[in-house]
Amino acid sequence: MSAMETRAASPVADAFARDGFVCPITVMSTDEAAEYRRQLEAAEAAYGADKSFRKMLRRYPNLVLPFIDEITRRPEITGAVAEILGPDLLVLDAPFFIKEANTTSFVSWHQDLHYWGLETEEEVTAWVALSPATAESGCMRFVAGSQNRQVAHNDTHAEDNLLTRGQEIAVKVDESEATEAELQPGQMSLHHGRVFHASHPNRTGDRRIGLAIRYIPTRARQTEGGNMAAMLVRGEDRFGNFHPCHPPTGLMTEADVAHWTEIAGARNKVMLGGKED
Ligand SMILES: O=C(O)CCC(=O)C(=O)O
Repeated sequence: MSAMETRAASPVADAFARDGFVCPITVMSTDEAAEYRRQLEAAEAAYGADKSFRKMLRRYPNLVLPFIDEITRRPEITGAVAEILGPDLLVLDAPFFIKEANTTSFVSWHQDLHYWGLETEEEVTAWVALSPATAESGCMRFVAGSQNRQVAHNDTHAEDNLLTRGQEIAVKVDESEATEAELQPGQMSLHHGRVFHASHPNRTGDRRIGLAIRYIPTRARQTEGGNMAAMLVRGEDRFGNFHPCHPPTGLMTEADVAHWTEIAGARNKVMLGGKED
């Protein structure tokens, strides 16, 4: 029995163990969420013309943008995750999933852990909304209880799919079983790395902005792709199974961008089989 199963002694952990997701959980005020969104959009205005900056939003933005590192350490978020994974937490990645207003971008049904090369299933994603995530704007949809199965996936490389390989579950998902995980800015959902999830396009006039923070306990181990890097954000690391990442020293500093290049390159090898995204 895994630690994730034995720790189910809180409402959050109980719901997570039963359904594979929990939502909505309020983790900051709407004003704080609006301030993080302002900082994101200021960074996009300053650096967005650069293709590598756009990649940084999709992989480890917490290494180069201090306000993202700050979000990943917020006690309202890490405290809820700790109820499931225990007190010592690493962030493995923290990609943004942004759907622009009235666009066709979508996310196909998938299980996260399929491609990550982790030995463990002890992984929790905290998906933090910085704008409204509603059925109309393409919020995440989950199939409760599906985390107990592991199914095959196909790489579709579909153009509008926000996933790196357009990966899609190879079995038919019954759409009527899906729960819409609607969130207001400042709320989050937590989801298990094996729960079936997907999202429709954004049919509203505002951007749908979510930060998907991937938490693992420090005892987790990588079995594929060598020793990955991860950021300690809560407690202590008594295992040293992942190379420690350094918190950013400023906004997009030269040293932090070099650190990002090294770490993101190693992770791309695992996620994309060495190909660039
Ligand atoms: O943002 C979305 O719609 C999908 C996010 C997702 O697949 C994930 O966080 O694992």
